[in-house]
Amino acid sequence: MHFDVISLFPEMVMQAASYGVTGKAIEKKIVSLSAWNPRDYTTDKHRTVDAKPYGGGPGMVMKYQPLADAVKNAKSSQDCKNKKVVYLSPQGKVINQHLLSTIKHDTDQLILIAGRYEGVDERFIETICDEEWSLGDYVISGGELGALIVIDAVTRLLPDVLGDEDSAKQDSYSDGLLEFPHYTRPEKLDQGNVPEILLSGNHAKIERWRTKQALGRTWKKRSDLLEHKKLTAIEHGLLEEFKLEVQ
Ligand code: 9D3
Repeated sequence: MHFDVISLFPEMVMQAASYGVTGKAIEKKIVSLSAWNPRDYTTDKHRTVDAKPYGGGPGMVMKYQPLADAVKNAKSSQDCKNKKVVYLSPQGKVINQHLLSTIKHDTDQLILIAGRYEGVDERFIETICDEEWSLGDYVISGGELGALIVIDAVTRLLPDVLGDEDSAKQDSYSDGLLEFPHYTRPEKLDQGNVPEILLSGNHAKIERWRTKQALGRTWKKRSDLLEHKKLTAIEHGLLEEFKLEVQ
């Protein structure tokens, strides 16, 4: 998978992606990442990337041509069949795990447009972008963090990025439930003790307890996640048990 980010702050993107899981995936050449600065594709003396909006009003708008030329160069840098250009914007479709997981199947070059100022010239969106994605209904200052979120979330889904253990975990818990609670040493704190069952060594009982906790916390904290989820008879029973224990 190759990612390109079109951004006025290319160093911010390259820096942030160099850490942790994404950094390792780049080192291991499972993914590659390039950042392209529209300012490098300007032709005027002042290297102008933005201008005042026609019709007046506050703020500035990113000009079509530097963005279009940055995308053109990003596209021609890779010999890929399935390219997708995504504009990160407050007007986009709100991203979720399912949408991001489709990318891993249908795209081999993902070009992410990170805007700044009030946005980009509408003709760029209409003629060059395939999709428009939002992070949710709140306002941030530009698309770079959105691009980084997409890169991180998609990279985690690719083969050989996570260790065996984390991959297995991802498989069993990408089932739309919150995670069960985790504990580590020490066994006893003034703030509370580790639940007895986790110390029992009885793996079947531990598994059952964890599933019950996962269902219970999802019900308590994110009941919306259960609305469209079909529970098995066993899961339903575990959730009823949890509710009776009124935690
Ligand atoms: C006052 C009108 N604002 C639109 C809601 C202007 C405006 C605010 C912030 C225009 C652009 C931006 C920059 N935002 C992003 O680039 C952005 C974003 C966001 O603000 N919210 C959720 N997802 C995203 S993805 C990119």
